[in-house]
Amino acid sequence: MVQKYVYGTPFETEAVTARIDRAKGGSVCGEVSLDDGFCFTCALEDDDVVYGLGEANRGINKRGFCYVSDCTDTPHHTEDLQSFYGAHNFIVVSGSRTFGLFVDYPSKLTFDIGFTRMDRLSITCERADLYLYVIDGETPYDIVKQFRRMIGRSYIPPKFAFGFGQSRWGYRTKEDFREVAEGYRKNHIPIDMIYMDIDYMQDYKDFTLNEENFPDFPAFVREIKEQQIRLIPIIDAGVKIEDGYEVYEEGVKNGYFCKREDGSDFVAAVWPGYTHFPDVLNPEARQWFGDKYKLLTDQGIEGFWNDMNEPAIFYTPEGVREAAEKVQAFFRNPAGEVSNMDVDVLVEGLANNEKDYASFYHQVNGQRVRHDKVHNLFGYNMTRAAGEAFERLDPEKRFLMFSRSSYVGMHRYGGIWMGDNMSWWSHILLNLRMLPSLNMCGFLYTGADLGGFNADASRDLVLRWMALGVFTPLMRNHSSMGTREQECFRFERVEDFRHIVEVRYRLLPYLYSEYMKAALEDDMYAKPLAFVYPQDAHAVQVEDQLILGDEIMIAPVYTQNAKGRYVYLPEEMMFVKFMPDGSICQEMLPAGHHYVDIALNEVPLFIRKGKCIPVAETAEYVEALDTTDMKMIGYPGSSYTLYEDDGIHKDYDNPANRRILKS
Ligand code: MIG
Repeated sequence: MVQKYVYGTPFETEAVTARIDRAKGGSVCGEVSLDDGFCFTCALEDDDVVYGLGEANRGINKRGFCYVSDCTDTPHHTEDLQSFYGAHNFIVVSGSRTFGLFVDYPSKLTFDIGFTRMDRLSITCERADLYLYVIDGETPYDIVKQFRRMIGRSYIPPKFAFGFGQSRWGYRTKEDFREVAEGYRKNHIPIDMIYMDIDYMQDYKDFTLNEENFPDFPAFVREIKEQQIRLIPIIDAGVKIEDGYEVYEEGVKNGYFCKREDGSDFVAAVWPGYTHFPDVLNPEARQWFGDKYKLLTDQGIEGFWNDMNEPAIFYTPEGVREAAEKVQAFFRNPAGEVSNMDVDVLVEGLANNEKDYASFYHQVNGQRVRHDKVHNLFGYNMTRAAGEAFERLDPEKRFLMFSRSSYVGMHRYGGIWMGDNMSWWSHILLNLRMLPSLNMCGFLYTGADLGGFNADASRDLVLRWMALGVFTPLMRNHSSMGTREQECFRFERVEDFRHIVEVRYRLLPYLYSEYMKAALEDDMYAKPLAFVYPQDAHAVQVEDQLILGDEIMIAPVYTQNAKGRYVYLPEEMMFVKFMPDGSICQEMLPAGHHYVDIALNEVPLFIRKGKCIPVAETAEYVEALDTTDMKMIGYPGSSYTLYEDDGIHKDYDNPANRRILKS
């Protein structure tokens, strides 16, 4: 049961696709005050648990912190960080009263979840122009499913996107890409994708190729594809200002860029130097920008990742001018001494500055809308631009697409990756905890930069992180330039890496099947234990294990030098280990707490009581997987319904896609 409340004049974000009538009364489950912007408050009992918020910091249980929905390019994911790249304003309060809240508001919004006062939840924002949806249900899981039905079917990538991908900021020439392809193929480590970061472009111009390095790009795409590897280029939000650059000139001519108050095109510096932002909130401009992806699909490209779409700003001419004036004033002051702090404040203030976000405009259905009022919708609509264009290009074909910034609604057009994490052990755990929260908000195709983006990765960290990555729909190793190279083949004893990636491919028919069922049934792929074992008082406290699909539980190792870990089993389960020699160990474990040994080169999982899963022979790429005669592991006498399709088209509802396998 969903109640919709309207405050002021909300902006239509199109996050919700279901038709929901305005509530004729009923209660909002708390108090709403409109005295100073919008403020929702309600009491939290000691044992209440709060779920949701998608891409956010801290635990699966969000209690005890203050989170701010404000899409930000943020490279330091420390414990005190309040805003990430996405804005996912859905929470579920579970306890004495159980209800869900979705605040459809596209600007900065604060969720104080028992932080300022431990017994209080408050949601506040500056302007009372929003939709508040209140969802009643028996359990948090039930409320999540209702929410997911409201917001429409999650994005479904092509099957190759479930293979392993290698990425690194700094691959520049054909030779760089060939070296990676060869590093994997020669070492027989399975791989399906190599990502192209910004250096493939000519001067960071979207939809262009570096002329010197890629004179005949289609031939190069073919060359790599002959090795069964797809190239996945990045697209950045800002369009370089440069005479003669087609995208720039068309955008200017047609008024498709975001404008300043005086009507001139807004200028922001990002990688290409000065750029304009495509006005993706304007349907006409969105269509135009989306159609540009065809420049690359025509050359054989089948997938993309959208970056810098918060949108990130390094600085603006106005910002630099203001900073320069401050510096001059500073030096004019005879008493002034240059302190580090002052300099930091000046420089810090240039990037992603609120003033800049309040100084440009979108054109939405004849209305001019100031950017800061709809800030959280930019990445969403950039990705929507691509998604809608793919639909026009070939309505039957699936394209790979994921984005850095997002808002609820974007989950229909693409996935997300979790941004610039660090090669830190704590970020393995953060990766795990974001998965179910993101699933609650519709984002199923997701994963983190395995091995960590910034900082140098150790061999054991990459192995442990990849062993979690085996289970994330997006399994990509990515790192920043300037850090230690962390492709699997760079480390000693490559066979350990090969084994872990091989396990991903052996499990892929199962993982894909569970992903597809979750997407098609508005369900979750990765769930907190408490969603599956609501009667189990301990399950709700488990923050480092997840249920994946219907059959398995995962419990990765995320501490350095550990040779195993403690794990909690809400019921009897089959403990399964994929051993480096290719064999599979199975051991029945009773419900309760256990310590299990897990070596660096082993992949563990647990099969729930009475269930079984299929395991294929490994393959070096997705298309080579043989699913005709898979081994069933788990409980004898059980059965599993496998979903399988061609992975290319959209014939999802064909009954032939489902077949029953018996163990
Ligand atoms: O300012 O394209 O999160 O994955 O490698 C950095 C370079 C821009 C940020 C992305 C990261 C990517 C990097 N980008």
